[in-house]
Amino acid sequence: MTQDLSSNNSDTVYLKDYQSPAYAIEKTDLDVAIYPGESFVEARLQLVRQSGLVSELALDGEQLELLAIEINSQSLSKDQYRLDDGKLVLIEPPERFELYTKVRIQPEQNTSLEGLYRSRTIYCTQCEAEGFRKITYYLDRPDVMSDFTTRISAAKSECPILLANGNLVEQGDLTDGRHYAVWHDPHKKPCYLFALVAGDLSVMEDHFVTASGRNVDLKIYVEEKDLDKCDHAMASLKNAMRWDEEVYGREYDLDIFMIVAVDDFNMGAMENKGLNIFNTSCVLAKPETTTDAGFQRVEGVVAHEYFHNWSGNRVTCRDWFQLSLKEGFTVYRDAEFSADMGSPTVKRVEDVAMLRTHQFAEDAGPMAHPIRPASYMEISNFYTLTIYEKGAEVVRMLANLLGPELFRKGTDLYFERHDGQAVTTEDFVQALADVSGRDFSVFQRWYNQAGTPQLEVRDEYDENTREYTLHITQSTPATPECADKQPFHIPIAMGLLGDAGEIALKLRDEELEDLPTDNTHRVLELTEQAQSFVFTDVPEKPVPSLLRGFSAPVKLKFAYSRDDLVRLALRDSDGFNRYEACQRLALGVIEDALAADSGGELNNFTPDERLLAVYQQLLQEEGLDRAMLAYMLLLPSEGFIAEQQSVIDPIAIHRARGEVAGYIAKALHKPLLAVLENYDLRKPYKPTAVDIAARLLKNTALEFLMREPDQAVVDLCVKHLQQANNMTDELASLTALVNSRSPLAADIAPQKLADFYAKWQDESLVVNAWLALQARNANPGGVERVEALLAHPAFEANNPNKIRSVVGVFANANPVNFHGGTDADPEAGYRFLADQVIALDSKNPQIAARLITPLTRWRRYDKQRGGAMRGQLERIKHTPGLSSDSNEIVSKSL
Ligand code: B3K
Ligand code: ZN
Repeated sequence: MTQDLSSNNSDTVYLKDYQSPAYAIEKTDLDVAIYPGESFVEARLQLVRQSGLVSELALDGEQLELLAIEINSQSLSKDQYRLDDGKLVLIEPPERFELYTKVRIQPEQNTSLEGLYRSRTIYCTQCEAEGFRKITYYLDRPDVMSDFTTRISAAKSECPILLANGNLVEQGDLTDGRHYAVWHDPHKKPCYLFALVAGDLSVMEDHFVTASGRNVDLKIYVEEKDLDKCDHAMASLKNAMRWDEEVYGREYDLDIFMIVAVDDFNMGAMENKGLNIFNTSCVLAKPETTTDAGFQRVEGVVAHEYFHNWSGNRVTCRDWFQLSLKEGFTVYRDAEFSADMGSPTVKRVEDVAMLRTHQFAEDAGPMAHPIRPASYMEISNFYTLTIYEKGAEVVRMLANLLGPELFRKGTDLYFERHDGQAVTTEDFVQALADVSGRDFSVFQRWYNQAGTPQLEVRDEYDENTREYTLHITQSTPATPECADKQPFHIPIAMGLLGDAGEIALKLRDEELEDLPTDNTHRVLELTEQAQSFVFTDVPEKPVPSLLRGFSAPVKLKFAYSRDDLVRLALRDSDGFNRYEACQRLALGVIEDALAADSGGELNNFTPDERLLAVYQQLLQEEGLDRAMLAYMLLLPSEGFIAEQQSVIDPIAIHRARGEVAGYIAKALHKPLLAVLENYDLRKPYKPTAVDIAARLLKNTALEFLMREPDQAVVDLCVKHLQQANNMTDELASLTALVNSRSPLAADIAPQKLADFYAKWQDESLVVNAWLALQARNANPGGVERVEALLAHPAFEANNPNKIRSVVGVFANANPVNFHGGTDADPEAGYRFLADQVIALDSKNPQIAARLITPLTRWRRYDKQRGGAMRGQLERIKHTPGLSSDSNEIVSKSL
């Protein structure tokens, strides 16, 4: 039973309505002339009809001023075309023709950051998904692939650098101090991969020799002041190029690969063919200004965009419903790359924590959609955690079901079969089915059904027969597109832990000779609503280690006792499940605190000491990865805890988690302090997995200790702040100081914040972190603090990074303040967010629409809170001229 809530809305686009394009555009010749305040775009398109007679052909175009139009060099009369609401309609176009148009656009006025716009001094483009239509009239859809030539001209003094996709074929001077460059891209591509850049940029150059011996010039273009922050991006790029050759057999296919960094960018980066454009936050890195997380983000995003050259560019999407074809696959690829560059288990833990906190929330909310949606109103709203992260989980499951060799065969076949084509997610799965002979018909449901499946597992042990049975059922809650879900194909990686360790596994139907070499690990495949798996010769009742490595994006219910969890936390051979056991144990203890909370007082609450005992043992365990130790000690985030509750009380969650953390800090004072004291503050910074882990552990210990610090701890924190030789330690110390509830810290925090700003005010990305850490501050007075930040000279009202750092962080990562917990006016946080959305909506609808997310979750809260959140959604909805972006989010969540 399938329903679409918005099926009456004519603005909705449906997958079922897909039709292949009536015309192909064989060649696209662009001439972009940039002048102060206005630019002129002349386009010559070679169009060829693909099917029978076409009486009208509609080209997309938005915010364009049409100055001239010709077909085959003849100007068109008024009865040969018309301009219709965002379209240029050609009446009875010939079978094969050249369309010439000249339009005027205003990049300087373009605050949507889509199409051609100006970021500080740099002209740049962002065309995915539908931004090319803001540059010229075109068939702006990914299944129209064309051969692009781009001529750019501009004043030489303002824009000495002129870049576009492909290879530079010509350049020269013009009159009046202007110059030009012509670029040709030999690979056909959809227009969403078009890019051009013009501005005063400095370049860091290097080169890469491909596996087949070709030389590729690598160039990273940045503002001159940032040239010292490109080394890490360049190293990451080269690592990614090599990795894609080795792991996927994919070589780069042009002689030049360029990255340009701009400050004003709606997301992280964009994979335009041969000319990636990046948010500065995802390219620039140096130890003094960039945290470990920042270094890792640069590595991950540089790789992600590079990997798109094959998964996205060479093989692209037929339509935007297929977005996860390129995004899910590419996120999977970049995650595996990062895992190989650092620690696989740590990377997995980080990704799963994010998925379970944020994607699961999306999947349970009003915007829930399958990774291949059936409809949308505004495609920009579908660049979601579901498409990206759940999409990657689905590819991961396929990869694990096939195993590395078959999966590689399958991706080879996919790339070979579809090179130069625009395809669907079915084509991807089909290639994997073809090489393996596997039946993925049930698996396909992951693409078409939204929602997070829940597994309920029950076990049974029979001492007489020595049989151990797992009874597994699955169910998936209703989501807007579908109420009755069919069962998913769910791989459950598992093992059994006995008293003395892992137990050798044999399923009842398995022949001895079929047993895998690693006999303590199995992948059970659940394809029906309920199934049972019987293990034989099991010597004792074991503790099952289920969903190892988080083998499927599901919620798992099993009645683990706390003693079971202790066993798993200390002894499971699967690193992820050791972490998972700690999280379950900690969550249980925090939920005990929640249950003991009556009106803000925790009566007679003493945390289960087994949690402490586990932490103590972990702190002493030889050889345990320091990052894993840090994550195992870290209590589940407030957002994650909230996800587990039927009705969310963010204030009580904050209190309960804080209580447990304070208790741990006290009880483990000595070993935590030892972690801090053993840390070498002078060690030169390196972003290696081992060093990152050491910093993570030290800063986790610091955060605990600063909950209720004595003067000695505060002094130590200040020492770390002052002597840090890298931004990770500097920022962590400042954060611990600012977040501490102790008066000892509160007395000095304002001065330290001011000092930090004075020191870093010229480093925009550091200023973002400074804004974010204050927006995240959970101490009372959050709304006033963020209001003050908006008025601070460091804030830039049109810059997405600044908006995210203040408004986004406050609404998403400071639940206790956002939900009014410490404020006299309990609705102030919601009103603040709605005000910001309304102010931004007409300028940058994509960013405005994204900010709304926390309010859309209103159904998860009690009547009063939920009602107040809903009230603000109504207010946004009634804003005159509300964008279609914001309108989609608001109307679907009310
Ligand atoms: N493909 C781009 C995202 C474009 C978002 C458009 N609103 C970046 C990426 O996923 O690599
Ligand atoms: Zn991507």
